[in-house]
Amino acid sequence: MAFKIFKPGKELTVQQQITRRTVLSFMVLSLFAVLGYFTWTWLYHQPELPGPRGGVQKPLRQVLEANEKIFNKAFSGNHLAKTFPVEMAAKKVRVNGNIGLTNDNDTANWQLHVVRNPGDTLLVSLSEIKKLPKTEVVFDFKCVEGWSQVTRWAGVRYRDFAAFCHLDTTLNYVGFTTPDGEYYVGIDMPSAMHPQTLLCYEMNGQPLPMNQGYPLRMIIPVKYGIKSLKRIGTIYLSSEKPKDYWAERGYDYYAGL
Ligand SMILES: Nc1nc2c(c(=O)[nH]1)N[C@H]1C(S)=C(S)[C@@H](COP(=O)(O)O)O[C@H]1N2
Ligand SMILES: [Mo]
Repeated sequence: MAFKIFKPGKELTVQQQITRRTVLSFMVLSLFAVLGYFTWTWLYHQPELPGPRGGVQKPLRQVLEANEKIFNKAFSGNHLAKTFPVEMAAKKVRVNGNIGLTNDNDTANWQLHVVRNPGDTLLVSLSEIKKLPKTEVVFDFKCVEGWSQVTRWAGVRYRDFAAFCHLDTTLNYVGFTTPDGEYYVGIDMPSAMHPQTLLCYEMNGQPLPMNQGYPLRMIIPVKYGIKSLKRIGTIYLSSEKPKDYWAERGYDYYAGL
C-alpha cells in the first residue's frame, strides 16, 4: 500500500487517515521524549546549591521557593485547625523526639529569655506567663513521621504574649530555641500570630511532663509537630528566616498543613 499521507487536496481513505494520525502521534511523542531528555540532562548538570538548604540543583530550589510563596499567600490567619471535644483527647499522649530536653533539673530556675532587640532581653517567669489570658486547644497533632493524635493543651496565645511584652509583630519571623540550643525552629509571623498558636504550659489540665517540654513548649496546630518546639528557652524576632533544625535536614521550612 502506498503511504501518500501528506498529499494535500486529496480525499484520504480511512486507512490513510489512521496512518497519518499514527505517524503524527509518534512524531509528537518523540519530540516530547527528546525535549524531556534534554531538560533532564540540563537540570541534572546544574550546579548544586551550597549551604544549609543546599544539596539540590538551583532550578529545583527555585520551584520549591515559588511554591512557598504561593502557599504563604494562600495562608489566611482566619483558617482554624479543626478542634475536638475535650473527651476525645488522648489520656496517654505519645512522646516523640527529645532533642534539646537535657538538664531537666535546671528547669527549677527556668526563665524565658525574650530577645526584643539585640541587647534588649526580657526575662519572664512561668508565674508571669500563667497570669496572662489562658487559651485551650484540642486538636489533631500531626507528626511528619505519619502518626497523629487528638491532644489537649493550654497556655497563652503567642499574640497575647507578644502584646504583653511589646514585641515587634511586623518582622517576618520568630525564632525559638531550647535552653541548651540543641533544638530550634523558625516560624513565619502570620503563623506565630495565628489565634491557635500557644506558648503552652499544660497538657490535659496538668503541668507539662518533663519529656513533653516542661515548663513551656510551643503548640502550633497549623503546622506539623516538628515546629512545636518543646522546652522554650529563648524567643527572638528576625527579618530573616531563623535557623530551623528540621529544615536544615531537608524538611519543608514552613511545614504547614
Ligand atoms: N525540644 C524538642 N522539641 C520537639 C522535638 C524534639 O526532638 N525536641 N520533636 C518535635 C516533633 S518531631 C514532634 S512530632 C513533637 C512531638 O511532641 P510530643 O513529644 O509532645 O508528642 O515535638 C516536636 N518538638
Ligand atoms: Mo514529628
